[in-house]
Amino acid sequence: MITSEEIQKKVTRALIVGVQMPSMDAREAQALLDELRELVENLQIEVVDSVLVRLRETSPHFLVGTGKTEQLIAHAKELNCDVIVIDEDLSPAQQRNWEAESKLCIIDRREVILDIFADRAHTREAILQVGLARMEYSLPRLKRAWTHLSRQRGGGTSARGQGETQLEADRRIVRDRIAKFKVELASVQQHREVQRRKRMRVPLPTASIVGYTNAGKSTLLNRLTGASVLAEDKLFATLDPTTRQATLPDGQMVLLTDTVGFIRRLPHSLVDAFKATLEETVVADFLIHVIDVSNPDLEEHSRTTLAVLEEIGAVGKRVITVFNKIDQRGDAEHLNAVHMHHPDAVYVSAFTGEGIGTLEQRIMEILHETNRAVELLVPHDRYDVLGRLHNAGGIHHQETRDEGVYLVGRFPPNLTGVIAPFRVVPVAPAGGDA
Ligand SMILES: Nc1nc2c(ncn2[C@@H]2O[C@H](COP(=O)(O)OP(=O)(O)OP(=O)(O)O)[C@@H](O)[C@H]2O)c(=O)[nH]1
Ligand SMILES: [Mg+2]
Repeated sequence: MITSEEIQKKVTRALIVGVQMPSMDAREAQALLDELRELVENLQIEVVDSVLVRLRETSPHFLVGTGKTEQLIAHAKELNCDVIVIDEDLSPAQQRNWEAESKLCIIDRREVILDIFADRAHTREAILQVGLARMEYSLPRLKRAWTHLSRQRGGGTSARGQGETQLEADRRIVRDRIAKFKVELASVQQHREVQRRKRMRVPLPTASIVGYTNAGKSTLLNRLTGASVLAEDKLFATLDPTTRQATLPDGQMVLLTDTVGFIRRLPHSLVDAFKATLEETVVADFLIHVIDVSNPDLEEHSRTTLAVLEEIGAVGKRVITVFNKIDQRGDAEHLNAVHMHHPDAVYVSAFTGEGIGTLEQRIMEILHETNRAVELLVPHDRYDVLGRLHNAGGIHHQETRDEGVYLVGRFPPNLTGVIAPFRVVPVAPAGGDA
């Protein structure tokens, strides 16, 4: 039996276990394991050893075979580890089986990421979002010996209703807390929505800076806007979107939003919980995708970011691909290969400022293209459309005509679909066949 004192104790020494599935090559599996090491170390847990297990098929009881499981547990105990971290998702039952077998704390990658997010969350919104994701993760896992909730409860017993088992009581408490968090989150998010609407009244184009964690998004925001957003060499330094105004060399202004970084195997509950925060990205006029050029896994990082963007519905937008950290570019051959694959990308160092001029140039080009004035004729009964156009700002001229309201203006690209049916098509020159 694991006692409540042990539950209270923070784990400090980890054995980390990577799992190489048949579909994975060895390099990819090793890269994921290296990343897990970094994640675990970000929790101030020492990684004592790492083991890569090759798996032909998964087994329901422990995920890996029984013999291998016993070996890993023995190895962890030999090294005096108090926690084993598995890089694959464990089902609640598998996690319990491991813990029963080993009497050690067993966590998977998702739980590590959830813990880091919890550690980094400072604003009310972030705390609520992470809290929600964590509770949803732990709800089916309450039978475990080691849960955050046991730690939060201080190992004591909770108020039990008549005829309720401890487990039922715990589940009820968690469900109640989930419901409460959701209500509070909705009100916090409404507040942010109001802020955003206020911002949108100023008709400035917006861009979101997106990318893998630690790519240098915050550093780039600071470089482009002269802001001082926290940039640190730790994973998920940024959880809250920060919006700052940048003035481009030609005097045009653009609002840039720095966002939470992505990572491979981001827990689904987190993507869900952060949907509102990521909304900034969904409504942005265009995206700046930052990739760390000095990281050998940059293609994987890029794919992960694009996949999350698709999942949150931020697709079909103009994207400027930016390779950052060229001051650490490494060997010329690597950089040449990247150039070959990404001929349209911009190469910068947010650190030294190298290439930033080219990036600003590219932003100005996009703004120029998306900012062309259009003529519209909106029927009088379409108050909804007129309202949205007014909210967006950017109307240069307006007159009321018999058939509707005639407008000339520049509107953000996210309204392209809204305005399309009302565009006044220029009359084709005589003799044309259109
Ligand atoms: N050498 C070098 N380091 C950089 C550059 N840009 C950022 N860094 C460093 O990379 C680390 C991560 O930078 P951040 O700006 O915090 O990265 P981020 O993408 O905002 O990370 P998260 O918020 O954690 O997702 C920091 O230690 C930065 O100092 C660069 O151009 N060159
Ligand atoms: Mg950041």
